[in-house]
Amino acid sequence: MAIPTRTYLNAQGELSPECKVNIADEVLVKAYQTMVLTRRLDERMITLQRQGMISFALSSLGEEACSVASAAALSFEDWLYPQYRESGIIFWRGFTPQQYIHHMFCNKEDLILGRQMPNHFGSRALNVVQVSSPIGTQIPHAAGCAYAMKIQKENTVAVAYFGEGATSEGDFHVGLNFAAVRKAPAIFFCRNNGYAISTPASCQFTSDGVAPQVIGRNVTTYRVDGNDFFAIYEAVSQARQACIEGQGPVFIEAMTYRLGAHSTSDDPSVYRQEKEVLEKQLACPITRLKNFLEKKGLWDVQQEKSYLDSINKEITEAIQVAKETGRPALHSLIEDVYFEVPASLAAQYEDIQSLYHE
Ligand SMILES: Cc1ncc(C[n+]2csc(CCOP(=O)(O)OP(=O)(O)O)c2C)c(N)n1
Ligand SMILES: [Mg+2]
Repeated sequence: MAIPTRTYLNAQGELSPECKVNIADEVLVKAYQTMVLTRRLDERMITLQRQGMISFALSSLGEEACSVASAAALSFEDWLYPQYRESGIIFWRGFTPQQYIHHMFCNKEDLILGRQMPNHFGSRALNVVQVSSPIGTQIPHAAGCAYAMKIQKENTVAVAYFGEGATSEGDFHVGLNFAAVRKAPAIFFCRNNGYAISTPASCQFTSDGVAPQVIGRNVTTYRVDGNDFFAIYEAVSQARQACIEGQGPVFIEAMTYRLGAHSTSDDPSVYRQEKEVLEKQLACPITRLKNFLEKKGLWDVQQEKSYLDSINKEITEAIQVAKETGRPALHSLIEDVYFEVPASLAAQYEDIQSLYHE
């Protein structure tokens, strides 16, 4: 079964008349800026990792439209359950570069006090649930959250973000099916970027992507060009509307490409050809949106320069602050899970005290 892909915005920034969504100019400009910020932060964090300043980093290079366009089409009351390559959603919701960089340093201003790896962002205030390392675990969580929203008659949706690799986990099928039979207002947003670390999608499934597997479950399914801001925005808006109207969950497969390495622990040159990457670079989602904005007179070279200057300065200053910020208190290691610290953890805390210097 071959599934068509919705695409509206071409490389020159021309929008097809088939696009049915109207997006305010301010939203488009803010979205463009958020995509540029996401890319710039990723680049700077990878450099910091190479300098030994932080332990780990990964980027959403080439996939920024998936996170930012989807977040822009949702309401701030909706709950988001990201994987790890969706930092654009939290920037869209107002997470500052300083908050993010503290998290990347895992220091005492990190909202989760360094208890997670870098790139495992989250914010209770912004309804963005903390990223979990085990792949796919956020999918049933989002399905359950959506069902709770339905029971409580809230006009909101829960969104699970994940890669195509995550669909090989049982959690994907469990979460999707639960939401389907309960008609829960959940959006399942799958970024099909072609790879799960070194495993190409062709080794995950024999179907034409993930979409045909979902159609078999009688779940509304859209496939979009994952580098096209407008196609993603339209699909997520329609999905949200269907969820709010009680039609049940919607699955969206965004076809994109992971241009960078999986993470700073990966070397993609051992499993894919440079030629393939160079071809995919041509579909850059940021350039496409920028070309559109320039044609409409909403953005120009001068605005680009001053925006880049301002975010570079903000990031540089935030890195300096994060460097000067101390580690989390040692005692935080055993806090916030149990109401009373169990004796076993208290004993470990005693052991570790002599080894740690704040
Ligand atoms: C349950 C589980 N198995 C394996 C891993 C190791 N792992 C981390 S990321 C990843 C690839 C996930 O690929 P995909 O879902 O396509 O997301 P992408 O990295 O392409 O954005 C794997 C296998 C893990 N974190 N959790
Ligand atoms: Mg992938």
